[in-house]
Amino acid sequence: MRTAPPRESDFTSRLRSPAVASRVGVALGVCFALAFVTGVVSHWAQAQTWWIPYPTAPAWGYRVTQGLHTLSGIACIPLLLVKLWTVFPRLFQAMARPTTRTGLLQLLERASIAVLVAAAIFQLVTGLANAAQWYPWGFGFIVTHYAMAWVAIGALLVHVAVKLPVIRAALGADVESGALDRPGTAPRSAGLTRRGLLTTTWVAAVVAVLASAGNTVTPLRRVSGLAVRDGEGPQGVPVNKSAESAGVTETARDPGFRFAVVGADRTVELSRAELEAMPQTSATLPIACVEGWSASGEWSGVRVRDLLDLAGVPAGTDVAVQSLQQGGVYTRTTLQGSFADHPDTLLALRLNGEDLDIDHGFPCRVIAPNRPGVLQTKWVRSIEVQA
Ligand SMILES: Nc1nc2c(c(=O)[nH]1)N[C@H]1C(S)=C(S)[C@@H](COP(=O)(O)O)O[C@H]1N2
Ligand SMILES: [Mo]
Repeated sequence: MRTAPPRESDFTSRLRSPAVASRVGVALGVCFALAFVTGVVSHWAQAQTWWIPYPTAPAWGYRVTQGLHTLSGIACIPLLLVKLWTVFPRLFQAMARPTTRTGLLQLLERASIAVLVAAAIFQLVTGLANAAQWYPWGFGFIVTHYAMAWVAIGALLVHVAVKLPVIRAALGADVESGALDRPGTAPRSAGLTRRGLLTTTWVAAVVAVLASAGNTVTPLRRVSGLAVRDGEGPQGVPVNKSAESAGVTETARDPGFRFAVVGADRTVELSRAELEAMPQTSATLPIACVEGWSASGEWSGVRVRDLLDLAGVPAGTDVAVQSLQQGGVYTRTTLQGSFADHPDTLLALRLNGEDLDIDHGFPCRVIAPNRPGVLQTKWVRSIEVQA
């Protein structure tokens, strides 16, 4: 037996109305815009070639923007589900013939909505999976998530522009008013009201945020059952990649280890004892991972600027930081001149009053203010002037 697809008028719930869709849509738009802007900031922080250099201050800047990025993305999940549910009947809307002007416009609008919905779902799914360090796909996460962000925000702008008259009318009228309802919408009766649905939606979004915010807002750790990092880790700081999984347990513990500063015309090698004998500086700085978790620590070690001076590297020079770890994307990173020269940028030897744990980068690691976690290179072997 073949069943016919439903028609728009088969959906009679009063909750599936422009009154609800536009209100949830505003919240969704705000969260999406926040995720977009903070996502662009994250690319700026990680790209080492943008025209305007990424600033070194405030030290906690990336912790805040990346925390907002993941949390606004998480808030989008319940909001998007409710939004899609309220507009679902539109999928079965009768269409004019595509040969007429109205038909063509309708077709174009539907195509832009298809792009918007697909891009939005893609962003939320890939972002969530990345935060859980689960990569069930074959493409590069960073490039794809970034490219789709532009697709999503473009489609969102088109959608808002097209719907502006409906949005304005809906927001201007009482939420329970039937003025904008689809034909066939049931009259008011007992059961969940539109206000009730909206309240439930806001509560769901807030609960989702609270359940994850402990990743980065330390006092919320106890209530954040969904946080991927609970603050556990040696020396009170979570670990992203262990020495074992990076394959550095032997090289990092080798007593013959020498750290090297490679200048244009001279190289200086230092053992860990020699590094310890240099003037030590302390700085309280966060590790702020792109995955959204962050934790603050009290780091101490040698100023990178002092090390560069030993090899005659002039101020303002971009340098490369090389890890003992072989292969992998984050084993060689650039430290821009403004970061290398900052008085709080350290080759850290100690964390929270103890020698650096091997999982935090023993014998030495880079820590700099306002720098994404991925660039805070662990098990540093050398700092080099780039050829
Ligand atoms: N050599 C090396 N350094 C690295 C990484 C890595 O995989 N290899 N991971 C980075 C990432 S993604 C983060 S968030 C921080 C985490 O530092 P922690 O493990 O000390 O908290 O280390 C960074 N430094
Ligand atoms: Mo990270």
